[in-house]
Amino acid sequence: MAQFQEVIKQSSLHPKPAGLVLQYGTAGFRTNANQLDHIMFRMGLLATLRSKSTKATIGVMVTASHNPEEDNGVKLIDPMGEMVTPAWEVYATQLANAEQDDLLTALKDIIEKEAINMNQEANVFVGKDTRCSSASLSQAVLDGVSSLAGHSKDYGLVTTPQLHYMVCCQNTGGKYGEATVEGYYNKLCQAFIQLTKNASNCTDDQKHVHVDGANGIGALKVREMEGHLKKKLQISLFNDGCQGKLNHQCGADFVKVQQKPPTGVKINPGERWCSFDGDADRIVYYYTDSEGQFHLLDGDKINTYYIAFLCGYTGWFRLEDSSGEKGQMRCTKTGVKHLHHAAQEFDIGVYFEANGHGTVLFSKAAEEKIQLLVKNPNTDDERKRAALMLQNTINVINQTVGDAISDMLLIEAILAIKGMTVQQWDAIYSDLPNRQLKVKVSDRRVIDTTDAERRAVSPAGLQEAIDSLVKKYRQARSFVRPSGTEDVVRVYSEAETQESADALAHEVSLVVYRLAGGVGDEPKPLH
Ligand code: 16G
Ligand code: MG
Repeated sequence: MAQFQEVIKQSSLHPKPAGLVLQYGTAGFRTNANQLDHIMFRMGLLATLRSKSTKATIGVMVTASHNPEEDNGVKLIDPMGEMVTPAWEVYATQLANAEQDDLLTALKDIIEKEAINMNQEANVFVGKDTRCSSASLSQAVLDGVSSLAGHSKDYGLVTTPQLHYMVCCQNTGGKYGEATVEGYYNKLCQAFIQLTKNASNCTDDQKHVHVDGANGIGALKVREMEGHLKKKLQISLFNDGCQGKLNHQCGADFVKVQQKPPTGVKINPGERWCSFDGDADRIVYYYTDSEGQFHLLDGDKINTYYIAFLCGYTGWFRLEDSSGEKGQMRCTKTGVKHLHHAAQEFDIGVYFEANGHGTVLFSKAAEEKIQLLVKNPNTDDERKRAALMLQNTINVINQTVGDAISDMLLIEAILAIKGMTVQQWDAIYSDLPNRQLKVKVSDRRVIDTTDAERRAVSPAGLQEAIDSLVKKYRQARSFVRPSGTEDVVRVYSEAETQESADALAHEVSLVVYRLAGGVGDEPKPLH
């Protein structure tokens, strides 16, 4: 067919290495950048089909997030700014793995299954991170879009959450905001300034945050945003990409996993620091105390802090559920999309992964209720103040996905409003000592889990063995699950002391190694 001639022609310029098989993983395709050219072209094709199918703008973000500089990857963004729906993840894998001669068949298969009208217009927004490989890879996406006669808009260098935001703005006809980087800064910064307007008990020292930009796109964008904050927040930027290597010895993932500050920065006691990851959709906070001890405030700490803040204002709105309960906790499998969908079921859904990815979602009903209270002249002062606070919170937060920049602004605003130091925030609760390990096995799929990945159902005997190990220690828990991004099994343990947590993690790793087909040397004790 004539309409596919351009696909044939263009795809020969982006050929698939024969036999190469890649999976659309937890957060898209991700691997060494030199294996991705054909994937990018094909994701341009797929995004165009998705756009025709949904009659909406779709996003394609070229990034490998916290992975090393040599890697790259791609994430697809659905119309409301959320991650692409699971059925299309399957198509993504099929299209990516079709051999060169089978590409058209694979494409037509999707068109048929989804009954796509090929005369429908298509619009695709494309963004990229700062990796060297991102420029040519995002061009491959654009080639894919144009070869199916789709329209594209290239946003160039943006953070992943910024592109999610653009897609949502575009598809809500501007209701969510203006689909430009300027629009994004204006919306977030104005809301931040409003939120902190009356934070009178906040000293100049408290308005100062140190940001580790992971030598990535987040650093660039913080620089761009700074002016919009009108000096209401002072930002000292480190790892801004001028010298260091992306994600190397820095960034949110490094700080969280290593439980130490980025290499090469000097942290004075009392200073407040945060780290972004390579595409700025994760954030963690930290500080050192007067003894030089490092303290990490991860996604869990941010989550509880948000909830405590919001509960202070939502009491006015009777947003409790039908059972009369004020709050509910829900656990899901690992992966932002699972958390996001669970959070959508609430009036106000707050979610975070411990790694620092998270946000707050407000239902339409909740937003309307809040707006009514703000507008209604009969609302008493105290209620109006609470409603305004919530309205500005809605505007500062990026509801489409976890966003390091927007999360930083909300955290900084809450600290200012409460007149709290990072130490006081940290003191709200103490984490139990914990340890995360990984075990290499020949096929991680032999581990099957249930109950939001908290219990293993296979291989036989694994859960029983974990249960009996856990009983040996006080306040202990341990979970295992196959990784969604690496060929390993993840082991988590916690207990009353660090020694117990480490010992338990090691013992559980050994059980995994023995029952799930470990490869290489047996896991060694940590001490
Ligand atoms: C991806 C996910 C993240 C998850 C992580 C788990 C997105 C945007 N990111 O980075 O949510 O925590 O994978 O990886 O979905 P793991 O299974 O290898 O631990
Ligand atoms: Mg990321």
